[in-house]
Amino acid sequence: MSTVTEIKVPDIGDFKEVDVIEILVKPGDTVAKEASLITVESDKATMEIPSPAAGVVKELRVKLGDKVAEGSMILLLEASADEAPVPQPPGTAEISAPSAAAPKSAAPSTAPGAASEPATEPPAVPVPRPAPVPLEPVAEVPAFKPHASPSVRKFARELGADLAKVRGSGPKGRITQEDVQAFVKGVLTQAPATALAAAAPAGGVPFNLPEWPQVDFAKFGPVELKPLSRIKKLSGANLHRNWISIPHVTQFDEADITELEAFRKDSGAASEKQGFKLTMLAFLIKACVTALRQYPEFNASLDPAGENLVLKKYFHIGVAVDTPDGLVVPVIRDADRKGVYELARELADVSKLARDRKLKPGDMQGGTFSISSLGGIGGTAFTPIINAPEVAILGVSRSAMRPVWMSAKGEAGKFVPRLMLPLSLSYDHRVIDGAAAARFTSYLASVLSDIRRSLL
Ligand code: CAO
Repeated sequence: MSTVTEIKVPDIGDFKEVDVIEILVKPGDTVAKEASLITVESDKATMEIPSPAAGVVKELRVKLGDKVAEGSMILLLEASADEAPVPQPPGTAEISAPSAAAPKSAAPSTAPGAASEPATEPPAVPVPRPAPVPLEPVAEVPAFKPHASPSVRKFARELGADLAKVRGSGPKGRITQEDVQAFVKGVLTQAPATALAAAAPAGGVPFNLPEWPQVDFAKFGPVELKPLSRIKKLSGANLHRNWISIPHVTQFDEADITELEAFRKDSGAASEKQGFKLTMLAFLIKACVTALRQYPEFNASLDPAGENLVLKKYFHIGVAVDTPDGLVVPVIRDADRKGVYELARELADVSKLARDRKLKPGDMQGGTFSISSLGGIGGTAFTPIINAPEVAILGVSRSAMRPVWMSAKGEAGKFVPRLMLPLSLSYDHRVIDGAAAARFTSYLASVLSDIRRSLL
């Protein structure tokens, strides 16, 4: 006689209902005792349900995605003839089928209650209840731990695959057996260098990053979902690319703009009459052009092969504009050929177009250098991200009156209140050396402290 047993989900601790995320056997499979049958997952853990006995899978009673609880039927198992009858976890039903081969007394019971059963009864299925498990924390996993079930981990171990390098395609980024197979296949079919490049971002250096933490924020308090604007999605992708593919360094400096600010205020009335402000940014554009002429490698781009610097003989300055939908960078063309009034007017126009969402794609192309001014808002310094394929960007923070130790002019040897403008120049270190960047910002500061230099 062979014994067909209903294998049910055993006690799974505190979890009321769990998802079936993997089915590890199919009808006809011969399974050993303790072999994993299915993997289930709660919001906190994954666990594999082992077979309480050896046998052959007759029929599956679960499918992927099912929700199961203690006592839910998993499958029908026909116990092997030489197998001790299967243990009966509470709630496990046994189905017996006649079999000439199965001696009635074949399996002595070891279950606590089995001794009281009459000897003529079909064999009980009497072994200690299988412990469901390896528990694998999921939601609270440290960020470094790849998310995969124990059987997938075992599979990866057998193949020598490092799960940290495998991209999970399952729900919540879980790594499936197919993901491991695809990863191994990829490594085997590619030349080592190509395999490395496939895993690498622009620039060719592979990142071996831990999985992004999967957190159910609503567990900790109320939340609201706000979709990113189209601009944020586009600019976010570009910023990310630039951030990871350009080796950024930021050089900080400050410019004494005491005289320039006085000059700006004196000259502002004329522009106000025409309906626009003569802003500090217009002077900054002018001063940057002067510095870019002096240091042409800042007004350049690397060619695609990364072998030549393309020095540009024109000066199109991108200006970061904050809009309700996100950041845009319209370009002021031929800034070298424009005076500060014209630059100020154009700045006012493009800022308005940007905020009214009326910029055209062409208005944001062809820039050779960018300026990001947060001076109207606040802050003392920041590290702007280079607007590729440019090689440098100037960040400008809020000017403030500071006591400055004078070493020249008539006030040498005294602290004097001066209006100081913080500058933060991020540059592509593949193209620009630190010394060049320090020279550039010093020169720019000197131009701003005496704007007459921009005439020279
Ligand atoms: N220090 C002190 N005050 C400054 C200043 C500075 N560096 N720069 C501007 N201000 C003052 C202006 O004089 C103006 O004062 P009043 O209202 O008294 O005249 C006020 O701040 C507001 O200036 P503004 O922002 O309207 O004008 P702007 O020419 O300085 O800047 C623009 C124009 C379009 C660049 C700006 O509006 C903007 O969008 N800035 C944000 C850019 C941004 O988001 N960059 C971040 C990119 S990286 O994520």
